[in-house]
Amino acid sequence: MSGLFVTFEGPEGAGKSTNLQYLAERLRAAGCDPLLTREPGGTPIAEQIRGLLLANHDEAMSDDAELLLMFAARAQHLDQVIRPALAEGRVVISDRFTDATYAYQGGGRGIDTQRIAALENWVQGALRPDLTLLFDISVEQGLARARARSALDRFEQQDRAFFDAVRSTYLARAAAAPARYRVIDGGGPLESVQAALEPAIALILERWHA
Ligand code: Z5A
Repeated sequence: MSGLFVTFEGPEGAGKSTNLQYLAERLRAAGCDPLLTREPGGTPIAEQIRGLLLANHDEAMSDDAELLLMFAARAQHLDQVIRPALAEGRVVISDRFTDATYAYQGGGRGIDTQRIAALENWVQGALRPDLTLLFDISVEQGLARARARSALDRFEQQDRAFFDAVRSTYLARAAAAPARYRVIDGGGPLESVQAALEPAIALILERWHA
């Protein structure tokens, strides 16, 4: 693979989507045309799976069904979008990827990490993000932003312990592999968040030119 795979991660309302658009504009201004995508989703089939995952249902979804649907969507996304774009040498930026599975299904739902790792290896082979921007924000602030924006989806209705576990899992993963992650404080004003992105923008452009 000759492209660059960048992922945006973080709890609800941390500013991933907002800053992904900003980063893309900055890359385009420098002559780089990134492919922007998201998970769960990114292809018509994977977006249908996303609909199932985020909707509120009368029937409870089992934790294993949720985990397997995440990886089913990911397998489709990798096959149809991510791998072909990387093979063309493109910068691919995904709003969430497998770190979210470790954080939400592992930390939040309590699924054993080894089971997630087995699915990761099966579906992705050796493919891992080259760079992950982790937008960190307190649970209260993130949920307040999510509530102010729209009706809460199935994940956003979980309890406080769930969101604490999501956040701490993300931070632990970043601490364990600092070469891949850049942790960005998503709780401040937008201008300061964008200023904190400058080193990552420079790094992406440097690797893209290489
Ligand atoms: N999920 C999972 O469980 N397992 C997996 O493997 C994967 C996903 C891949 C997908 O939701 C859900 O799927 C997600 C995890 C789960 N759980 N939930 N919910 P999503 O990724 O589509 O949605 P989200 O995480 O909830 O994203 P979000 O709430 O849209 O957050 P965001 O993208 O980080 O934030 P934003 O949209 O950029 O900003 C939120 C609001 O805050 C918006 O009104 C902004 O204008 C505002 N904002 C942003 N930055 C600022 C600053 N700095 N100051 C003030 N206001 C701001």
